[in-house]
Amino acid sequence: MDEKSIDKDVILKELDELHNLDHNYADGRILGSMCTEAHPFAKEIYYKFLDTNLGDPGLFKGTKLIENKVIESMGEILSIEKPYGHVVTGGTEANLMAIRAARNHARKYKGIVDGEIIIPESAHFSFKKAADMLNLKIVEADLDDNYKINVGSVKRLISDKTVAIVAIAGTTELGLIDPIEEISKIAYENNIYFHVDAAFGGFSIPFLRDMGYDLPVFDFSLDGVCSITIDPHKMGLAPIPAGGILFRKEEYLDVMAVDSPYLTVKTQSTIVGTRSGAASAATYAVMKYFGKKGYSKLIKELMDNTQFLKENLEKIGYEIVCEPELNLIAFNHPNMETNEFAEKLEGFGWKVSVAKCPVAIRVVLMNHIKLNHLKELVEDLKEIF
Ligand code: 0PR
Repeated sequence: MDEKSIDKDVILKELDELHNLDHNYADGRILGSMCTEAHPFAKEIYYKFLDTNLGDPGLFKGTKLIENKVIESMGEILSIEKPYGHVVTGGTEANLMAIRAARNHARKYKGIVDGEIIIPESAHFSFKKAADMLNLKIVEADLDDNYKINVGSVKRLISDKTVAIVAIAGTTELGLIDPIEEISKIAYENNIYFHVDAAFGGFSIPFLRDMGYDLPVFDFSLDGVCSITIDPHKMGLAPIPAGGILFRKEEYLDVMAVDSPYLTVKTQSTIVGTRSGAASAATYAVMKYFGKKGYSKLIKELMDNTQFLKENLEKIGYEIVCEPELNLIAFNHPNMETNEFAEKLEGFGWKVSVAKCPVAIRVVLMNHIKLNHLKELVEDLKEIF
């Protein structure tokens, strides 16, 4: 650290230089990100609420009400009238809270000590972190031929140590929706906690279903679903860090509560103590500003872009891994190794992401990738072919 104060202009110049090393969403070249540029109005509101601390909600009563309203609004799109939950930093923290709730609940009501969680092979790596921190064993369910969780495999893996089953609504690598209705039934019948990770799909599937897209039901309308992760900082156009964790019952928060004696509230269930209310306020603002109509229009455009890319990939001769269900498409060159193909695309200036299961180039068609970028991509793909 410097001894004396440095001139603001000097600091700004240095920071700008470093910031210039970052890639810009606006270039439309970032193909593998589930995050995108936040809406300008959301950014404005974020800044306004920077000093608020939801870790001590008695001091920030208004901001706490905003967080509650955001949870309620997300509950509405996930078919629950009175959800319990929090705005957190993202999908990782939301999943960690869900698994912590499941573990504590099973410990309290079933006496399970060395618990296990059943997750699909396609689950995001955040569940590995959760299992590690919570001292749980991961039991991986197989995927079926369509890369979705194999229901039979889940059934077989249930044991008297199972504290939670997890399924995904919008997988990280392929954007697929697991057969959540079937898993929900199994979880309900076996009295096992069921968590749905809709970090990616939470802000799109409900609107797509309303518009008549043939997508499976994945939300609290299914009796077995105990909690859902839904991330405003992915498809919700809220600034990073904004995640959401919603629970069906208050008791799932209660089993995580620890005493916080000197605060304005007497217990705390979140993992983070001091936590900014900026994400709550920004999410509230962008959800109000867009409304269902705005989000529907956005996802419709992104689905149209997905369709455009898919048709062109097929026309050129690329192999699509599976029929896209959301705004994500994975594909391969018919006779070039994926890493070599990825390098070629990088050579054309595209920031690509390679899926592992199955190995493929994955493109997440977020809001920063416009039709003109896709047309450029198609031209480059023709040249590589
Ligand atoms: N659940 C699912 C289904 C996810 O896809 C992700 C992240 C998470 C949970 C964890 O969310 P947070 O990263 O908010 O904690 N999915 C992306 C991924 O890991 C996140 C991402 C975003 C990666 C932008 C790269 C990137 O440039 O692939």
